[in-house]
Amino acid sequence: MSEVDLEARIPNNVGLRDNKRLMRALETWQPAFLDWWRGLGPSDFNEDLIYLRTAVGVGKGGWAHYDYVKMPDYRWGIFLAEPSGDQKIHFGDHLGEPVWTEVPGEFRNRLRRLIVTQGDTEPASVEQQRLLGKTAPSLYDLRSLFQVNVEEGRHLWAMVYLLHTYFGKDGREEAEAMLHRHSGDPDNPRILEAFNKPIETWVDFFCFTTFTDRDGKYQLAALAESGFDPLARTTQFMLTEEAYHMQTGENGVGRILHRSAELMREGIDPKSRGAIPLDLMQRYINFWASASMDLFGGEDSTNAAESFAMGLKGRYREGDGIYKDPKALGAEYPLEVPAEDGTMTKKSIPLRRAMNALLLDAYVQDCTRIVSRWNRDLDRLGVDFRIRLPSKRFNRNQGVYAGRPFSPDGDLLTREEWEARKDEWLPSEKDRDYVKSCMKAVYEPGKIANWIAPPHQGVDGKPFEFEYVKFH
Ligand code: BYC
Ligand code: FE
Ligand code: FE
Repeated sequence: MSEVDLEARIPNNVGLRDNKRLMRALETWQPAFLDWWRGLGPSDFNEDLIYLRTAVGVGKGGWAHYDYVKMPDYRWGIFLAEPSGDQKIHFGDHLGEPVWTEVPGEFRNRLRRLIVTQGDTEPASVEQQRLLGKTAPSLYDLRSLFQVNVEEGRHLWAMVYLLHTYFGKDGREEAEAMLHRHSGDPDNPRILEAFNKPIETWVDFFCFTTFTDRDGKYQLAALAESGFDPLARTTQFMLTEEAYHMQTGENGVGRILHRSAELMREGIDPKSRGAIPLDLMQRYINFWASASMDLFGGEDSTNAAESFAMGLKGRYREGDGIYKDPKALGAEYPLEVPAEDGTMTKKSIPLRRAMNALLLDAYVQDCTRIVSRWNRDLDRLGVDFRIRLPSKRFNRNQGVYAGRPFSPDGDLLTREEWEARKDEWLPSEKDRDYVKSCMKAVYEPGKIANWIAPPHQGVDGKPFEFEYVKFH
């Protein structure tokens, strides 16, 4: 592919045309990306026309460009948000120094690791979701899935841009490796645990986009504070797309709950109509919320302390000046941890080591808000059931609560109690089989599956009945 072609195919505001080195790196990487997309993306739908939004610029409305496209022809662009503020590092040991526009040598490894970890999640999620198109509840939802998929693809491009531009040969190798690790591959899995879990059904998908994409929001927001300016500005722009992913999740779960509650209001058991019982939804929510909390890493983390000290990863909204001390020194974070004897003990850790815990707290607050919105709708429909966000201690595999048996309310249990009750709290094989049995594709414009309510509005001002996908 000639350089001119590539420049035209990749909308960007990073001066791609004049950056010969980046252009050369992308000439090798782009075909490998397309091979990966055709092999491990939503490959059954590569020839269909999807009504998609493409980011073509960072200005107002620059990312709201809609048209029918075949997914392999999607124009994955490279964008940095406009520089903002005074261009000074605003937290950590380098407080007040000018932001970095090149990688500071002594932080190179840690920075590369953060970028690779972030980048790895993006194609992972596309792999996890690759078969969902076969069972979409409506054309509207099918389009949403593909919108999320192509944008996660673009998020991979964003991290690859940083690796190619700022990390030389090992950056190029890391970029390639992100196409070689695969979700759930026993020999070469994705880096973070949640990205190796299967997303088998649309119930998983909507829970994932609610809870796991929301981890994405908080991690990106923390990186958007970075003293490494290209990372800060890339992740700022990614956040504009993330909002749609989380909305897809929140609305999707909300529409499932709504449908079941409507049936219950008429005295009908949701299961008798192939809809999803509310207690079953709660178990899926417990599963994906706890898996997503693990993505924050350990509550007590020297990695997180170093990333903060170095000015690479800040607190949520650090730049808004909402924290007392931008150096986070001389303060403590209280933790309650399980002791061997089955009691809980209080412990205090230096604030810098609690950066993951603080970010998780902000996330939990946000999730709590989403859950109460779902519950307001259940209340309006006159149904008594309420969804609950599980405790931070429940079903954890990372951090201070990892591997210990806690109830969704956060009570420490014995192993026997956990074994006896875990099927009340997490989806069982039977639950999963039932949900799978409900998933049947509905591809007729304006029609929708029986287990989910239609959305309140369509996309880009179009009605729900719009032909969001045209099959070839
Ligand atoms: N799974 O010090 P610790 C998104 C490892 S989602 C497996 O406690 P740290 C998206 C850790 O690597 C956002 N391993 O935690 C959403 C470390 O290993 P080493 C993705 C884990 O390092 C939906 C050891 O345990 N972005 O964008 O401070 C669709 C001790 O770690 C896990 C980022 O994650 C885990 N869950 O924090 C598409 C941002 N947790 O070093 C996309 C970049 C921890 O001992 N990543 N470990 O070998 C980070 O900031 C950090 O790597 C983490 C972990 C917050 C993930
Ligand atoms: Fe993403
Ligand atoms: Fe996302």
